[in-house]
Amino acid sequence: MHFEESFMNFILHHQERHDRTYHFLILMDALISAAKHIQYYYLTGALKGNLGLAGEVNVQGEDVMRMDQIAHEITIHYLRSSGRVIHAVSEEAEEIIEMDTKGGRYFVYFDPLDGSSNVSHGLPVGFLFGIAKRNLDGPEDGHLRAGKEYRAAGMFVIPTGTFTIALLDSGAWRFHIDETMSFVKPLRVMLPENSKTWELSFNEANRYTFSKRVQAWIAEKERKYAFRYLGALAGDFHRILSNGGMFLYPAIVNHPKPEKNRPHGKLRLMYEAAVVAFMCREAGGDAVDEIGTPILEIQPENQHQRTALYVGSKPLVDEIAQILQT
Ligand code: AHM
Ligand code: MG
Repeated sequence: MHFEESFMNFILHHQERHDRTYHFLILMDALISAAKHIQYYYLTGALKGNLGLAGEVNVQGEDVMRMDQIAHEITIHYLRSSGRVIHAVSEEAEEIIEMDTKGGRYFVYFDPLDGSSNVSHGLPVGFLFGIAKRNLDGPEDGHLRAGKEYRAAGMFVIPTGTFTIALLDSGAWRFHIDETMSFVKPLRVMLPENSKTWELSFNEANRYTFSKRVQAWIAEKERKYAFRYLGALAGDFHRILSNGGMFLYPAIVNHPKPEKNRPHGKLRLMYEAAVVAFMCREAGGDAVDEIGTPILEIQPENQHQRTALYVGSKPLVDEIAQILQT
């Protein structure tokens, strides 16, 4: 018989090797439990009629809750019971969520179900999270942390069953869900240097709304790289981590209806862009915003602030950063 190493075994050894406390393990256990719960709910959701829109009724005659709200509540439950979280920030809650303000050690930023346009089709969505640590020695500190202060960041692709996590200075690692619902088989993820497999991932319907220089850059690349777009950041970024290339969600500045412009982009800094930027850095890549500032350097002023995002293989990110900075 053949057995694969589980994520829990991997992370226990990681903590032991680095002489770390058990607190992070308890937090990880909470996140894994939440992901499995969401995974199960999502997998069975289509049959039970739970992937519909709020306001609909499922096969049991109950009102359907929005799937992203369910995922939010599941995650809050597990994070709160871990007793290790001081404050959480969720895409699904306007305010910060206070948890264990005395004993909590970590800030957790998460989007429990990203890629909502895929939900009613049962297609892949993501559960993204970033973790920063409370300043244990100094005065009480705030939750608005730049990505460079994250200790770990990760994403589950649901219901595909893959989990990728990056640990500060220890690389990005991918796991697959097995028949016992354990995430197993650690695989170090590094962006490939050979550009043969590189891809560009962006919403092509928006192409002519990007700035002229971004449009020109895309036009220059289009014969060289395949375009791929699922519409859920975790799935799209998963491909980029394996194949290399770049995921981009640029600022929308040339929309024919100016009120539809999004000069700050669409994605959220703290629980979308910084999460993938952190993972990308640990996999040898990089990420910048619309003016070429590294995503991990941006100091958030608001937990829900948006940013444009260019994330992927370093040579491509360096190239676009140079264009954006001028
Ligand atoms: P959501 O948080 O409303 O689900 O939106 C975030 C998603 C990302 O996962 C994805 O990369 C992008 O928004 C897709 O947006 P669009 O439909 O404009 O291409
Ligand atoms: Mg989202």
